[in-house]
Amino acid sequence: MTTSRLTANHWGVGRAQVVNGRIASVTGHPDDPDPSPINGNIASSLNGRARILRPAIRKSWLEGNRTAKPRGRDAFVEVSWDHALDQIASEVQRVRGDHGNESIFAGSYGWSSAGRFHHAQSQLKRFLNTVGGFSFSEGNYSYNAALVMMPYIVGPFRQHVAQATRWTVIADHSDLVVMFGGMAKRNTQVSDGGIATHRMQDNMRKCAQNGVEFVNISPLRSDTDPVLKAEWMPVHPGSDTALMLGLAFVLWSEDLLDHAFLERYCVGFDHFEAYLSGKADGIPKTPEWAAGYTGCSANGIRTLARRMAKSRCMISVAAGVQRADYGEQPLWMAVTLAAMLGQIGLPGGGYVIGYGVNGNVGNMERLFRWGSLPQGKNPVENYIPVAMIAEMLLNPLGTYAYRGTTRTFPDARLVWWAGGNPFHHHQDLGRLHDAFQRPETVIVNDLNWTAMARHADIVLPVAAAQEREDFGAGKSDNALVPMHKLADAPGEARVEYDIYCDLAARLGTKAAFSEQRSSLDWVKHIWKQTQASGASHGVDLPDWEAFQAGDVIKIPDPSPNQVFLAEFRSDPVANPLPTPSGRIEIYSETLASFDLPDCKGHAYFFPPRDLQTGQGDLYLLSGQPKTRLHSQLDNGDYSLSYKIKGREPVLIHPEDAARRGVSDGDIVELSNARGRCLAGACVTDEIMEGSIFLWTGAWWDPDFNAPQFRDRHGNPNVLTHDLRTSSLSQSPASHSARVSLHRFEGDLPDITVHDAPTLYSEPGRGS
Ligand SMILES: Nc1nc2c(c(=O)[nH]1)N[C@H]1C(S)=C(S)[C@@H](COP(=O)(O)OP(=O)(O)OC[C@H]3O[C@@H](n4cnc5c(=O)[nH]c(N)nc54)[C@H](O)[C@@H]3O)O[C@H]1N2
Ligand SMILES: Nc1nc2c(c(=O)[nH]1)N[C@H]1C(S)=C(S)[C@@H](COP(=O)(O)OP(=O)(O)OC[C@H]3O[C@@H](n4cnc5c(=O)[nH]c(N)nc54)[C@H](O)[C@@H]3O)O[C@H]1N2
Ligand SMILES: [Mo]
Repeated sequence: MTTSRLTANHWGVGRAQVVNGRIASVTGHPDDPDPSPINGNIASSLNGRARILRPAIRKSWLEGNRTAKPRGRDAFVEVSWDHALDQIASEVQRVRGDHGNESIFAGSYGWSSAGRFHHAQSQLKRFLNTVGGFSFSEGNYSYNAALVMMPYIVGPFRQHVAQATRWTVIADHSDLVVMFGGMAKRNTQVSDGGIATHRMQDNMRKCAQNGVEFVNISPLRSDTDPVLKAEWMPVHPGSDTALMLGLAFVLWSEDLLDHAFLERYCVGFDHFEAYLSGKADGIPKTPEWAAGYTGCSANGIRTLARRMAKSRCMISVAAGVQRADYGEQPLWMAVTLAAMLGQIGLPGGGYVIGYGVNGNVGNMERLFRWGSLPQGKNPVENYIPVAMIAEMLLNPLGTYAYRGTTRTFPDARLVWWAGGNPFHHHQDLGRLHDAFQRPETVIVNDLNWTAMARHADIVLPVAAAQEREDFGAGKSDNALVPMHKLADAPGEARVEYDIYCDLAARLGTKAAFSEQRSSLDWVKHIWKQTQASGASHGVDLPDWEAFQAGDVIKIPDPSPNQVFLAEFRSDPVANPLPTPSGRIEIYSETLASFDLPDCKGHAYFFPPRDLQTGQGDLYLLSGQPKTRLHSQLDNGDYSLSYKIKGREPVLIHPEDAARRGVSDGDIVELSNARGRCLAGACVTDEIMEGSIFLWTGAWWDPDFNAPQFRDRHGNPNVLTHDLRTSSLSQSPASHSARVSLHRFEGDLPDITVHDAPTLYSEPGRGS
């Protein structure tokens, strides 16, 4: 029997064909003008060989000699649910009793799956809050430098992303859009929690029709849609601040500044001016100076600056640009440059950080809040900046700098991860592998035997989004989507809520955790909350049964003509910014008072660290993959279809390839002092000379017998460093690595990570 049912994912709404209780295929919703091809991974990955089918315990751990084999290299024993849950309950009690709840770390960063109720982290956190809480993490891997930095200089970043100038306004008012880090369509296929309509393609077409001009400042030409016919200005990674300083110098030296804007809306331009002109340090930041760092010509910089000053100009900065060494600086410099041009708050002018970080930025915002599972109260106060996970594990109770203060790491003895993959998201995986040897117990819930699951002591197999009843509603989308249970979870995999109910029963907190509701009761309860919230905003939502039987519900953007910071511009006294001065801080007394070596009182250029230490001869970029969401469903058909002999493709310029005797389709080895991996060469002039691009998301597949545990598959994070952006924000800096590359001549090893690890059966247990 075949049925066609709705499903929602971070990459969009899909229609699943279900044949005899199995998902056969998923295609985009017919009303979506540009559905995501990532749907093409779902059926094959959910039914793939790497699916975790039964609870499992690491072999040496189970045998009582927990350090006999390192985590990540051990085999597993499949056990009964009762056995696994008894072990977890006793570990939670032991660690709480001996060390306190602060020693349970459950920051558990990651994107997990769409669905308002079955959200992996919310479930885990609610459960742990019923037993005294846990240490957690703050921020994200996406735009952490912006989250920490922007409140000092303009205001809260998340709010500002929601208030991004709408694309309709750009199409109607902008003459020129200057994009640092481009605006890759592949990235706009995705939005946290869901995206019912992919609008970017139509936005771009409308801009092209209206004659809006685009400049793509990026090492990658394909960071823009070809319909824009964007001018490509390739720049070396990590040099955007230098380029913006060169542009600023032209505005300043040719008196193209908006003095009135700087006077009325900003503070501290004089401090910055002393740095720009060279008065402060003897180095004028001329276009010639900038050319030396960026690879752009001084004349090109001059021409662009004059063009920006003459046009209604929007400056856009991709989040990827701040996911790099000193990633706070290009943000501050973009604000400074936009302030010098004086168009902030005007339709189609000013700046926006984060167009392209998801498909809803500049298109859509929620009118009201959706219902959600309450997480309860966490009595533990200690947290870490999210990208300090390895640092925390390696330095229990150690101190570190953050936001101008000194903080202390928790002594994490038990680590629990649900809905994220640190061996995807974190940098310097060799170091992370070492760090994960330190805790006493590691628990992981996942669908698949990812590298993170392989670093656990206790692994819990969970149902996927398509294997449970829920509804989807994106964090920045205005659509509500029924999410039907399309198939049973395979093997003994279970819905996470039911797992926590059983654990809570063991720990005596079942009533507090479940409030006597089944998972379907909760979903309906959260729907009711959503209905009530809608009603208070004049939106009439159907009851649960009617919603389930129907199609996607779409609610329009509450501010379709949004112009970022328009209110501030119209009256800066009545609508001050939430900064200490109430204005844009081109110079920040607060940041200057922290007296940090890597973030000063105004925007400042620091060359990337690997350049300073002479690492490798190529810049390595590692942005988001077109073929999947991060590492999710990497073993799916669509993701596999882009691999080269099973390896992740690495883009390399024809000159760089020729110099190394590399041809298109060859297997190459990338290396530096931190690690090495194999990848498949894709020779293309899409990438500038001197840079290579390896997509994130290939599951880490280390060969522990090869030099530096060579990864067979092409995970860039074996090469990236874990030094983070700066001591101000401690954000991930994955785009700043230098590497060497050569043709791989050895025997090509098989990919092993798309199969389960060695599994034994518990004595007395069938199969
Ligand atoms: N080099 C480099 N590294 C990067 C980046 C980069 O640009 N370059 N980008 C960074 C960014 S922006 C991000 S956001 C991170 C993303 O990093 P993550 O969010 O950690 O990556 P995902 O692959 O989405 O991991 C989600 C995991 O949750 C599992 N999962 C899905 N649904 C469920 C569920 O219902 N329950 C449970 N228990 N598990 C589930 C999936 O199988 C998967 O293993 O990566 C960062 N890492
Ligand atoms: N298909 C798909 N879409 C996604 C995701 C996914 O996994 N798959 N992940 C989502 C998530 S979690 C996030 S946070 C967003 C991320 O969205 P972004 O942060 O915008 O994405 P990135 O791919 O990291 O970076 C964008 C581009 O910046 C360029 N770039 C990198 N370093 C530099 C630099 O130093 N200077 C300049 N000028 N350019 C540079 C690279 O060429 C890269 O293509 O994407 C989201 N969208
Ligand atoms: Mo992200």
